[in-house]
Amino acid sequence: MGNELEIINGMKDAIIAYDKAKCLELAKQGMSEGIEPLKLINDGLTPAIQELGERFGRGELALPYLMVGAEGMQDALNFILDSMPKGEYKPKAKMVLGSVKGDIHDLGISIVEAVFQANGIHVYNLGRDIPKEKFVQKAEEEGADIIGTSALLTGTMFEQKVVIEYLKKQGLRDKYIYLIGGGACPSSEWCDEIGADGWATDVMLGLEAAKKALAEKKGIEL
Ligand code: B12
Repeated sequence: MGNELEIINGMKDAIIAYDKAKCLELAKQGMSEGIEPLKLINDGLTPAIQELGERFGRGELALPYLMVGAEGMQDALNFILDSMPKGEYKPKAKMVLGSVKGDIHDLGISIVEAVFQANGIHVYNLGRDIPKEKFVQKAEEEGADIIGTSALLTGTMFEQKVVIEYLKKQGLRDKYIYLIGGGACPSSEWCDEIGADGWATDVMLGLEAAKKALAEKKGIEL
């Protein structure tokens, strides 16, 4: 198997067949053949986990199977992200990122971390299930420009509002750009309602939102 499409489709099929080893092997092959890392992630891994998520949502798939699929994605993702060339330039901005309190989905934020870093934004990835105080404390400690929160559950989405309200209460709202993301929930309506500076359900849209806000609010051009 050698061509790009076969490798990408093979990765997708492997996740859907819960074949973690096969997916990782194909990710390694894809990287060694010079396929663009984001292509492997966006066209191979993400649609596969979305497919499993839809089956889970329709009640056709039990949670343990979804977890095996997610582990397969995580293994391949870690390999791809670790093998991505690291930028040689100095970052022009800093961001604190994490999944909100109560939310343990963290595949998306790993991708955001890697892509933002490759584009000149240093990311402090706090991980998952992060309380409001921790986002703000880290941002203050590191002198961050952006705070980014991720939520994938209808039940945790509200925490994105809790974080921005906490910033306001601390008198820090204007100090930071506040971005929200995560596949299942955020929208422009939610972004407007809570007063965030940008939203994204895809990493490249997120990067555009970050660039725009950095230029407008901080005078930083990436
Ligand atoms: C994988 C997965 C899991 C894995 C998570 C593994 C992990 N380490 O992350 C496991 C199996 C553990 C899991 C658990 C659960 N899950 Co789940 N899960 C998913 C699934 C299939 C994919 C999520 C994902 O990783 N997508 C791929 C990544 C790359 O996409 P992403 O997160 O959206 O990130 C991208 C963008 O949104 C953006 N982005 C993300 N964050 C941010 C932040 C910023 C600032 C910016 C700018 C951009 C940005 O960039 C990323 C890259 O492009 C979704 C279905 C779906 N289609 O989303 C369900 C889904 C989110 N899960 C769901 C549920 C219900 C659960 C559970 C409650 C199940 C249960 N009964 O226990 C638990 C939740 C526990 C908890 N407290 O969080 C539901 C949520 C329904 C709802 N609306 O509330 C979904 C929608 C499935 C469904 N159809 O029912 N899940």
